[in-house]
Amino acid sequence: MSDLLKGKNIVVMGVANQRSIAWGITKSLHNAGANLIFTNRQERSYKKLVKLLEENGIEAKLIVTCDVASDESIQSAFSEIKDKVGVIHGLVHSVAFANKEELKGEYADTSRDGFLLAQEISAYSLVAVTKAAKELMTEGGSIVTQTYLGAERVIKNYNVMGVAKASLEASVRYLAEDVGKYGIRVNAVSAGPIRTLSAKGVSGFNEKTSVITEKAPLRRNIDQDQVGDATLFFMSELSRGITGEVLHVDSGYHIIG
Ligand code: NDP
Ligand code: N5H
Repeated sequence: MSDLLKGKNIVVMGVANQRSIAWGITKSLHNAGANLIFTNRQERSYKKLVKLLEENGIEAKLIVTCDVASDESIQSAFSEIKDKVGVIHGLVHSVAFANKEELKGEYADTSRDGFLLAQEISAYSLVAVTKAAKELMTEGGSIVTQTYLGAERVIKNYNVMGVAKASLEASVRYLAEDVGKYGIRVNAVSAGPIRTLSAKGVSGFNEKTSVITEKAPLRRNIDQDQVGDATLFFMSELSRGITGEVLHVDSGYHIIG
């Protein structure tokens, strides 16, 4: 337990279950003394979250519904946060979606609707929530999103999601410029493969983790807690000079040719 985030109000979006990256982040932020506000889309995630919080002795300041596909839902979530919490200091965006059928085969087969859906949920959502959150970040703040190496390189099966993550990473840079003048920083963590609900059942996940143990400098896969601690760094004053950055938490895999 440290006091790095004592008294800071931080919104965490994207806990679906105990395997979620956002849950690893929750534990790190809680251990650093943050007050946490959560948003979920599905009722199922809400129930899992309530149970996890109880089991871990973590008290949420607030839990609100937010479907990032809807401007009304985003607006009502952040207006409830404003009414019940007031000022916020951080936002964790850990949300993505693409049609499963488009996460295999050829990228060239991506449908118009599938392309737009991946962009909307996985990239535009950061723009929309940054706009809503910045109104509540009157004391400055930090926004952190989650990305993957498939934004930078062609990685088999990642396809439409790779293009959405490229858009997300570019958004991190443009948003960082916009909100820097208000003392708000925007960064991304690029995590190595982690077995989560989203990763479940997608083609070729297992081979991605075995390549890491073979080729990454550290010869091991990463976990949610390591992403949690990197996100804690971005949330805290330790990273006060950093914005618009993409930090790889991937056992060094991205440096290998
Ligand atoms: P999870 O399945 O645990 O989390 C995905 C979350 O996205 C869920 O909580 C889901 O909420 C949420 N979500 C999907 N659509 C919407 C929507 N319309 N509105 C609001 N929330 C939505 O998987 P991960 O923890 O793996 O994923 C979190 C982030 O990490 C994603 O951005 C992913 O791309 C990224 N990432 C994951 C890696 C991995 O290997 N797992 C590697 C690198 C990056 P609900 O369940 O309520 O629908
Ligand atoms: C190269 C790979 C493996 C292949 C690609 C995987 C891409 C996964 C990302 C998206 C977010 C997965 C996704 O949208 C799954 C949905 O179609 C179906 N799942 C669901 O609806 C569940 C129930 C809910 C909770 O999921 C969501 N998202 O709402 C990449 C991997 C090595 C790394 C990886 C898994 C990256 C990543 O971005 O998640």
